[in-house]
Amino acid sequence: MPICNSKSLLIASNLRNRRRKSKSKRQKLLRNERVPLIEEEEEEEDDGAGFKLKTTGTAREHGVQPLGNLYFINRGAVNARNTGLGNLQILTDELVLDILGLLGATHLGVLATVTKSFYIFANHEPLWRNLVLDELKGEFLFTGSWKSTYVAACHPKFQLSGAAESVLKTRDFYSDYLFQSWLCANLEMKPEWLERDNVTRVRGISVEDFITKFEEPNKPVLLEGCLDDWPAIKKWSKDYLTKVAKDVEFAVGSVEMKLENYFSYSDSVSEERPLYLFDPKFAEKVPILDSEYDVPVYFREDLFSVLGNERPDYRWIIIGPSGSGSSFHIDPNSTSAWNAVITGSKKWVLFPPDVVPPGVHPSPDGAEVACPVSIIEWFMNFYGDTKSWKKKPIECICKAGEVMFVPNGWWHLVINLEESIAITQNYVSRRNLLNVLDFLKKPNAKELVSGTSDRENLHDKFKKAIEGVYPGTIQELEKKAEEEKRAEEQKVTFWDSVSDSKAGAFKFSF
Ligand SMILES: O=C(O)CCC(=O)C(=O)O
Repeated sequence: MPICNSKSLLIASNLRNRRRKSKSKRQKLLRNERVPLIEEEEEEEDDGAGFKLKTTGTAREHGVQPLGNLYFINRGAVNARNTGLGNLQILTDELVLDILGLLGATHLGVLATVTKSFYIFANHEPLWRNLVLDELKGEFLFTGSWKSTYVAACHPKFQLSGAAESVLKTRDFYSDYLFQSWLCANLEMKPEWLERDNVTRVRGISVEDFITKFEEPNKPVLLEGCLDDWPAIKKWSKDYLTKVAKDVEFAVGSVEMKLENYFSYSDSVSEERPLYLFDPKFAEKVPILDSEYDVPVYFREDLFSVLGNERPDYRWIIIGPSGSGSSFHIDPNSTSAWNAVITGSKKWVLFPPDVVPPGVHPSPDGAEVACPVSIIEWFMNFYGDTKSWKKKPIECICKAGEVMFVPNGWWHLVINLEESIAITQNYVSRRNLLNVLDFLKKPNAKELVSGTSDRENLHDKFKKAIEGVYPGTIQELEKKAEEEKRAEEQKVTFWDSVSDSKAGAFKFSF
């Protein structure tokens, strides 16, 4: 998950690796000239390259321009990035930022006064976001930028806010990395990224049909009309949640935040990877929320429940502003999932288990995945690749009141198109029990299994509990799987018998 959320099976490799990967793609992009060249002082919303900027976006960060402008528009200009870095200019932008990331706020502030170049690097918002999250955890009130938030909380006498904050603009600083970081934070989703809608939608389908048409063949489906009875659909809003969960803290990335503080952040933020609220204990923390939703009939078989309190995390409330979401991942422990949108809407892109999405690089053991820095960057740099692919991804927009079924093993990416509140649950039914047991038994289960502290023993505990509560079930399923395998092999034998494989042609005998 983005920033892979804790639910993710595939843990994102560290930020630096992800940046590295995305950087090479960013450079490739520039060679292809798909990153827009920006005329100085141009303040239009649509830059002519089909990119539309959010109306609520932040002003172009200190006037940073893409390198292409230096080569094609302001030819002959001197790049203040380099002159201002002195001997450090040979370092990549990521490396400069990584080094600055080792500094505390005071040194960062001092460094910003050294040259224009250091001013821009030392004001890079993600550096200040890390300082806030490291030092203040979730105890902050967002004041419009991460730097002003830090200063307001830690040095209130400084009065760094509004017009006084970071208003210096340079005319001659060129950096693809910093430009793209700003662009990704301020870009609207392009209409062509939202157009494809090829998911199967069903309404009022029976449980038996759901199982035979979607769960058994492991195919995604969008279920309409099955949340109509949820009180949550009528009641849940920012105000309502803030009221019923007044002093409760929810998991937001690596920190815990009260909803009031989270919403004051999410209402005003415009950044590349907005913080996403993703809490697995919401129902225990606020029992009234538990009583206001119900598992849709299709997903009532929940075999992990045999583990009682020892079951891995399985349900989450998800809240985030427009632009937040989950980057490509496969769900934990080989489970399937459903995701119900209560308010807002989500764009989904799903690839079947045998197709790794473009721009995504899982490690050979599947324990880690390197992916672009942000979801919007994936759309900018990789979405177009799928146009020519034979196996197109399944895509759709899931709106309030609708539920997405995510079969096990499918890669998926989700971006909120507006501020959204959702519930998701992961589950094991008979259809994927063997598959989950196989997954839990893998030799690197310690790295792969998630949502529980006792990863290595989960397989044995789960198997034993299933044998206790549903005796004979595992053997029955194994027998059925064996029969299906044999039937599959026989199909091949039949075709072998009627085709002449050497000649590559069919052979019929009458
Ligand atoms: O951001 C979302 O709503 C999607 C969450 C997701 O992909 C997941 O729970 O596996």
